[in-house]
Amino acid sequence: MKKYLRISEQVKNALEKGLPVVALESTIISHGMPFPENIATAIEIEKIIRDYGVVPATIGIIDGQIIIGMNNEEIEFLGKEKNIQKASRRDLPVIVAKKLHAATTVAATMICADLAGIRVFATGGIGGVHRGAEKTFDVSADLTELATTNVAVVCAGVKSILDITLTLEKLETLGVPVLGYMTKRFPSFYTRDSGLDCDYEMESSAEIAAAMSAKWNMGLQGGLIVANPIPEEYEMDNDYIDGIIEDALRKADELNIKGKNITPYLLDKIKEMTESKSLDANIKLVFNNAAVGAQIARDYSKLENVQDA
Ligand code: PSU
Ligand code: MN
Repeated sequence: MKKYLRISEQVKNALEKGLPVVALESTIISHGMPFPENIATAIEIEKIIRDYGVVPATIGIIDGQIIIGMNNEEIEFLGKEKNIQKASRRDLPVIVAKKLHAATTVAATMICADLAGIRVFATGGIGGVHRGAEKTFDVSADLTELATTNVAVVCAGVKSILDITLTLEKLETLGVPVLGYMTKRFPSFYTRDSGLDCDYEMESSAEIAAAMSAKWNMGLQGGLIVANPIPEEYEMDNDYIDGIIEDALRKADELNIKGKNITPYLLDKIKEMTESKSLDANIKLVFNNAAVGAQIARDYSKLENVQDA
């Protein structure tokens, strides 16, 4: 599989020296946010990570080549072009074979990060168990990826477009620790509290790095979720956003939107109905996750290097 990867010089150099790297996904660029905010956000996220002395590695696929550490031109391409596929685990082989362009989901980004040896990944929200999954069977491949691939994913929880209770149950079954970053409450993306608990409250990035180390040194396969709530000043009103999400779900149902198109459709609809307030919140929480991801990557690389010595 390594032959399908192109790792940027900067990322390669950092990995060889054991310096901290944070992986970033591209579905958020191509399908999660509108142009041009998508590109500006993706570039700013990288800057935030660099400000911590950490190397960002945005991951995506151009002409069937998996790129670990896209440059700004490549990020712009994925943010502007119309014919960008959304690649999860099942899509990777075909996209590579057909030499297509694709943005990677959380699942696909985890796979690529793992292949490159990157252990920390920051994003906005992960996929999960959709509402009505007992009928549609719509459960994101992100969850099964978290069960098997050794990457810690920093996110702001999951949106209530999903069934949050079932998502957490599924993660428990799959053996994925859900760690609240300085909170016990599991966040729901636009708001800080879903009404449900994380498995554990973690007091610092160093404590999270220690849990990553312990998990993988014990040979326990799979990822960890670091749930980092949106900063208080950017949080949306719970009843307001819940009402909008209900309306958007009804619209999607009327239009019979399904499968991989449902999340992008809902994000766009929610943005329209909130007059972009949801997008502002989305951008702010991703910045916050980038900062926490960078600190975890720093602590994790310190820990690993000490253990090696
Ligand atoms: N949640 C968001 N924004 C996103 C996604 C989720 O707030 O862009 C994307 C992520 O890439 C995630 C994917 O991995 O949607 C999940 O898609 P699906 O449910 O089709 O697996
Ligand atoms: Mn799905």
